[in-house]
Amino acid sequence: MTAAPTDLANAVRVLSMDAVEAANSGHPGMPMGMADAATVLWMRHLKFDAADPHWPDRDRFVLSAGHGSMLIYSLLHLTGFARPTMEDIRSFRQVGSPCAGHPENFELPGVECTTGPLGQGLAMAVGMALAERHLNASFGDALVDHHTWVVAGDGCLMEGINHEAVGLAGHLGLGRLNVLWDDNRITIDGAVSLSSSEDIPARYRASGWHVVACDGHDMADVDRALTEAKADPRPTLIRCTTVIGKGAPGKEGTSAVHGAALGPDIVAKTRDAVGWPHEAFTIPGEIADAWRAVGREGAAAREAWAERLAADPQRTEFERRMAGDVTLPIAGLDDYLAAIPAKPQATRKSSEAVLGVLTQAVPELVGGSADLTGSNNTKTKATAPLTRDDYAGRYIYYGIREIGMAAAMNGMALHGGIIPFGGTFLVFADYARPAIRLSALQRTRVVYVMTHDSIGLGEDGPTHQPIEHLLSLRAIPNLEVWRPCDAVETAEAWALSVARKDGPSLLALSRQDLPQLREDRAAGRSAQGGYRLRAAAAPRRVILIATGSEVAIAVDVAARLEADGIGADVVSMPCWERFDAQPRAYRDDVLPPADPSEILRVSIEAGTTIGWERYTMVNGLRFGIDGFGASGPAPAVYEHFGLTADNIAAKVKAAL
Ligand SMILES: Cc1ncc(C[n+]2csc(CCOP(=O)(O)OP(=O)(O)O)c2C)c(N)n1
Ligand SMILES: [Mg+2]
Repeated sequence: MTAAPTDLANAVRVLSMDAVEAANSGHPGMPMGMADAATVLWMRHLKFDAADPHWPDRDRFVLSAGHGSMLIYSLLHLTGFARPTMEDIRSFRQVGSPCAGHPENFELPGVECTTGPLGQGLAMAVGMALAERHLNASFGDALVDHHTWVVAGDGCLMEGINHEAVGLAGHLGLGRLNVLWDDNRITIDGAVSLSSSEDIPARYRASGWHVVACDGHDMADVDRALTEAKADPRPTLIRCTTVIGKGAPGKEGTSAVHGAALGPDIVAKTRDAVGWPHEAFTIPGEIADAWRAVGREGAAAREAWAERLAADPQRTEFERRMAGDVTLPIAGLDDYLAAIPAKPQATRKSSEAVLGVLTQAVPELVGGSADLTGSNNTKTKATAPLTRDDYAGRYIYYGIREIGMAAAMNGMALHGGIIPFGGTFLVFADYARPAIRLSALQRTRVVYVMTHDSIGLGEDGPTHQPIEHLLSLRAIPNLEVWRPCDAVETAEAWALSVARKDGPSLLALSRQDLPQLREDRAAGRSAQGGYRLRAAAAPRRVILIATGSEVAIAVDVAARLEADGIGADVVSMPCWERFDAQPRAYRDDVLPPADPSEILRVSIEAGTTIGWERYTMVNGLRFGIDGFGASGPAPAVYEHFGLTADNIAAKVKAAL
């Protein structure tokens, strides 16, 4: 007896239902509703080999509707991935199980990205599809030739991020991207019609997409639609008409099945309704065998691919790129550092200069900007535009799509082979923040280039002047926030960000010119996050701690204090996270735990003072801005907020 495709789909449906039931928590509706369509995708179309989840030329599968996590856990288990085991699934949603409430890329190979914040999975898939085309342009069809598949719900399509992602994918003609829309017309609050009357296919078509439709429970019809999707050169939206919670008598088709266990009664009735008499967490032999055969189907293609790779002249470079290994030391960087001229320069310009060296030496750097190229200084000679006609380009005009850019960068980094960087104004980090947070959670190497980092941008005024942004970004775990004070620190921050394999970095850069403060150019001091830039000459009574553009002010304050015989260290603190990670002895040397009445600690940063107590202690002084900024030429605005050496020196003396 051989298992029918509907048996395979019911294995997914019932296993998902049972896991939610055991956890008494989770979302059965989506996996049950999409079990049939997902089974067709994994059986007939998805290129993968369960024995090698990291095979670089595998198709990427993104469950954008991350609440339906049991769908992917069921598929990974049934097709024979090493994890999750049935034990893992039995402990769905429990501490220690890789089967977390929402899928997490660092928990399970086969989970390509972390999803749950609706819309982001699809937007990351745009980056994956873009990475595929870019690497294909460099390494050819023999090594890079795969598709990106997405399962998205009504919510993913309703979120604002979807507009940016769909616009970008359509514009760039990413035909390898295919999105299965779980069109069940239900969200948590009830019918989609409560809140939306949008013609979604029309919106996708207007953005340059191909749209097909199918009955999401008719497996032959799904197969036809997926075949059409693959054949079309445009990205495709596959509208799968489905019933949420399909198979659950009395509950299917309603929001009641969205996010709660069905209860023993409905679970039993569902078993009868779909014809699944087997015990919970038990998959009969021939169905289990059929699923495992699906998991092995890609093995031949993978082996053929491995043979091609072995014979490919670009093999070493391809493997280096996919492993994410940057060749160190970065060629030309030391020469660049030694040759930095003494003249003042905005750190955004310093960033452009060092990027010229980095993009020359590191071919996997792919840059871009959300329509602020000339302000973010992100474009270099080595990075020609990436367009639908030339995917080999390395510079992406993202348009005014901050979160679309950030999510696409996550997708590129997750795909592998690319180190993405992209720019906008620091104040608009808020527009990208949900994706920045996911960079940090997913440990993706993405470099955010955020210029115009303070009131120093001047006349554009409070809407454009970041105040709380540095602090709020520092609050995101695993994000390294950099605010370099000059060209040397900017180069160091860049090099450290590019070499960092396990998380994102954000560079906050000035619009205005800053003096060159660092004399020891080969010392790599930024690696410690904070260090003594100038040591007190007179007996030390003050430690001035500053970042970015305010380090120069701190140096001037120190000069005024020293003139009066008050010894003052200047500590440049370009990266809190790095400083906090230093050994205690190092931190105690820079910021000695002395009696505060002996040494006054003072912070200077043109943003909120909240958080600086961490370094100044409560009885220290904190200079910053705790309201919104003001329009005016930068020096006048600094004057207005008292961020001048004269004012600060006077206040420090008074405090002593
Ligand atoms: C950004 C974001 N907002 C809200 C939620 C909470 N949430 C999870 S699922 C869901 C409903 C989504 O509806 P749909 O995509 O149609 O899923 P279905 O109910 O069909 O499974 C909501 C609001 C979320 N996960 N992410
Ligand atoms: Mg829905």
